[in-house]
Amino acid sequence: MAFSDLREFVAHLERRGRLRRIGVPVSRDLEITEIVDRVSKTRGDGNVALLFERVEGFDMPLLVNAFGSEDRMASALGVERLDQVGERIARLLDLRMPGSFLDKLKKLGTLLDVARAAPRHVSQAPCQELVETAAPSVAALPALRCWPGDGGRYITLPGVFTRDPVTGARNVGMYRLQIFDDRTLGMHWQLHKGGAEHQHRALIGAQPGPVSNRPPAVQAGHAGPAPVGGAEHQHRALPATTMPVAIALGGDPALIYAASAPLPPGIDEVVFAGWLRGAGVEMVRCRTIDLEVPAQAEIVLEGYVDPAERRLEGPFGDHTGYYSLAREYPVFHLTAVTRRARPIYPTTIVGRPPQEDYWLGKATERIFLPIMKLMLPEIVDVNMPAEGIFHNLVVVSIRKRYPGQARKVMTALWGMGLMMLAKTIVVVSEHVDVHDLSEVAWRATGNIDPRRDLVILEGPMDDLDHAALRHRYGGKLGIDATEKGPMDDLGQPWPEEIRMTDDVRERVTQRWKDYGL
Ligand SMILES: Cc1cc2nc3c(=O)[nH]c(=O)nc-3n(C[C@H](O)[C@H](O)[C@H](O)COP(=O)(O)O)c2cc1C
Ligand SMILES: [Mn+2]
Repeated sequence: MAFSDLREFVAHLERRGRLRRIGVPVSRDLEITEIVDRVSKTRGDGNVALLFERVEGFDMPLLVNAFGSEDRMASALGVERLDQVGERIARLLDLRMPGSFLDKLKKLGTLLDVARAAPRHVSQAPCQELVETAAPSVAALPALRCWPGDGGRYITLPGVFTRDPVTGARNVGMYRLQIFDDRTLGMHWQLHKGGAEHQHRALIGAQPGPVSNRPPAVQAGHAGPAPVGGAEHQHRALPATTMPVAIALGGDPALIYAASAPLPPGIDEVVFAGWLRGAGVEMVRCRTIDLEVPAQAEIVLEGYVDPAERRLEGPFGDHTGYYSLAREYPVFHLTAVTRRARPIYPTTIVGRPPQEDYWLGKATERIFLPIMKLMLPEIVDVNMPAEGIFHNLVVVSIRKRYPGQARKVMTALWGMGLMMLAKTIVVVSEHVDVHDLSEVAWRATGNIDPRRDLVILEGPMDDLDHAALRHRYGGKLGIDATEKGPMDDLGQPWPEEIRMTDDVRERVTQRWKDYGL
């Protein structure tokens, strides 16, 4: 089942007993964090989405932890299990394979899926029920102060919409925003991400010199067709080099997820979300900038980033479990707030894992597994455990056939999109359950000789890695924990793993009651 907006998802979770409403007044400063931290770390039925109906000082309800479990994450994407989305991707990738007429007919359905995924353009939108352009302000949003050492209040679950100033291609990323004042926010898009790439292109396009013969579209603030609407909706004259940026809060849950997905550059998150939900996302033109936003969003912040401007952002209690340091990041200037008359404010808390973002990452792991397998057919399974906060630890199992294959897989992964940021990659043999961390620890220590099986090299590191040699650059560790054999030039025979014979296991199972155990 696909949801058309956030409130349909809220209603769905509530019907299934997966959401609680909190009716007592609660402070947005730290108190909500402590509640959510406890709930999101609860195993089983106690881990529910929370709708805070009375955030002190606000009349906007606040939704948090909506994606914070496997079943809620799956239902956000309209499936029972996250692997079902991966299976759909695998079918799509399989299209070019030969097959019978009947096979192809079935595959046609998959192709049609793609046609249905295209965004639809609308002119009337719930996210523009109210339009504030005269004195836009984020003061009405119950943005949280998450942790005691935070540098301020943050918007934590946004979809940040930008356009490539050269090609016009759209990107949507989930990048937190620090509220500096009512119309100035810190834009924490990290250097490796799509928004930062667009900013870079806007910056070089704006500079004189060899690149100055770029098409006029580099003047992002003025690019594209004129906006719809009356005089009050006209573009404000943005500085010529600025890039328009729109921030959507809410919208259908598949689109919220898509903002967090590391899609290859050039793949539009809005089309991807449409494919996930089986129906194109409705998009509407912004009122003060030349961008489109999801019509079903709860709240939209329109504005711009001057690609040359920087300001100290942070510290922020981050998903590493540590505060990320205050550093220079771009600045978002607000030109309009558009919203529903009675919006829900969606947010999330990050901190020491596991928390809600673990499940957004788990969806990515499951959805992208078939793509990894397409590039590296020896891959059997992948696990990015909560303890590894995505980029610190990747466990991958492979079918090993030739010497050096584990190293080949590690280096290939380090060259694949945002996998470049992975700090530790552990490679195990195909029969190892990568999701069983106890088994992984057993194999990864028992099956290695550190002199032979560790790979250490240097490369790009996640912005948030606090232990790297220096910011954004550091060492990486590969552990080849596959079973070794003659092909590995082992200096001694590899022993056999202990296993009981099948007949004895069967007999004991049959007789289990007789033992009185
Ligand atoms: C809750 C949450 C918060 C995130 N915050 C940030 C952030 O502040 N900055 C950032 O660069 N990436 C952040 N990410 C990761 C990006 O959303 C992710 O890398 C995504 O691929 C970015 O989109 P892009 O690949 O189009 O750049 C966050 C992810 C989640 C789930
Ligand atoms: Mn992207």
